[in-house]
Amino acid sequence: MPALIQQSRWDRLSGKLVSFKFVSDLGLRSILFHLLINHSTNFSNQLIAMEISIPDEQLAMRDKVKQFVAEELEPISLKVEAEGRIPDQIVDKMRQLGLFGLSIPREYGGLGLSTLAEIMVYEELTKTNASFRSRIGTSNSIGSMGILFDGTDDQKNTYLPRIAAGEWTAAFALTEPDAGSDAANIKCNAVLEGDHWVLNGTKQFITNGDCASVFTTIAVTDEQKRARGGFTAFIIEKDFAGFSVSLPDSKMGLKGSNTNEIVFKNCMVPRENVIGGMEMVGMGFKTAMRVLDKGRLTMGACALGASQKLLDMCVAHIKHQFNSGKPKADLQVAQFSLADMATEIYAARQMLHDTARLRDTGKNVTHEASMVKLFCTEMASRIAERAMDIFGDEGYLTQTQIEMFLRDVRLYRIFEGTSEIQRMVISRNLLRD
Ligand code: COS
Repeated sequence: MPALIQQSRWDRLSGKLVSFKFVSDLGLRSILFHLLINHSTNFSNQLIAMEISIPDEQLAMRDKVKQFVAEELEPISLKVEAEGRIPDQIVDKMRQLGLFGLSIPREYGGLGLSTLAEIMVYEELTKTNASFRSRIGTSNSIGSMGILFDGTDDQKNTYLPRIAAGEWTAAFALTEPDAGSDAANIKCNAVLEGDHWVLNGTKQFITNGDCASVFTTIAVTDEQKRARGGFTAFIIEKDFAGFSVSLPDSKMGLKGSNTNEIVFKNCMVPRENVIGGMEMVGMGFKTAMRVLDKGRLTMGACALGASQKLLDMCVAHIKHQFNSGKPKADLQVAQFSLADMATEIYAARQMLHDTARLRDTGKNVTHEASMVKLFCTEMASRIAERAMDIFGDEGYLTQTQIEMFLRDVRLYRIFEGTSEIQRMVISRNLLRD
């Protein structure tokens, strides 16, 4: 991006840049950076690179979330893990902060963050118990994006303001008992009868299933065409006759965020609840795939946030721990481990932010989003394993939260498309004629 440095101030002794005013070619944005003279060669550079294209008010949101995590979320992280639920007053605070409407445009009551600003918020929000992010995540991402991308004006005006305000949580219902990775194999079907669609089938692993009010649901409407013109996306409200939610699944991680099975038994859905209206009947697979493209970037950001937190914890631990009377920080094996973690995180952040910027220019990022999800989520597992090695038996104790991160980041490699699905998307794109 062509850029113009308007004002700069240099330290005479060190010759390093102290502060400058930056004007991008995107308009009237100007950002003043105060650089610590002695730190201009480390993380500051990375921060500058990532912040130069984001307006001040969007960066302010990231900083607010960082403070919220430190003051409100982290202190109750272990409690949420033990009790398996987020206290209502914390969910209210999330609403007040606008976290349910991060990416929903301002005209619908959201914050209208760019993709880049949004993923920076997620990076902060996932430096604690992953369940907090999950509570707002489906609403901002896969639950509501189908309506935003392809919905009619009426649908946007009806649903998005309520979702953005956190009054209604949105969820995404694609996965079924026989159709996880092979999404084209779904069985849940919808038949038009007069002015209603009648839905029958079962969806599983639906995040926020029992606290969502509205579900973006993909069903078969043409058995012959299936994924190529035979799937349709619907907006289902939890009060529709014939809709029910089962008890939460018992899971390995994300204890404070429920997933549920949802069942449609002759569920009556108004004709107008096809996302995008009747002319979008048959276009549901494409809607779902575009939604997942965005979701995969978000997953990359979550994995990155957790990885950064684990690195920070390892650095702090090593500095203050002794091994056979010697500081752990003196052990080369520990030093090398930190170096490898930091290097991977740096690479992950670059690819994630680069892809987010690309998406913000309106480019299709299907290929890049899959690479981001693959790399960031696999990295998070490697880093969690390394953190466990560094902490040793202490890492196995609940109170250090290392074991919680290890369990939680494992899911990032599974939902919104497994690592194998990402490899499939990437390689197909490479081999396409
Ligand atoms: N954006 C828009 N359209 C897309 C798309 C995308 N990212 N990916 C595929 N499509 C379209 C294709 O272009 C094709 O339409 P046309 O025939 O008109 O060109 C149609 O969708 C079918 O595509 P494809 O043949 O690639 O479908 P496949 O059955 O081979 O499956 C994958 C594609 C594997 C990518 C898909 O099944 C998938 O993503 N699976 C994982 C599902 C998932 O992430 N589940 C988690 C649920 S949320 S926790």
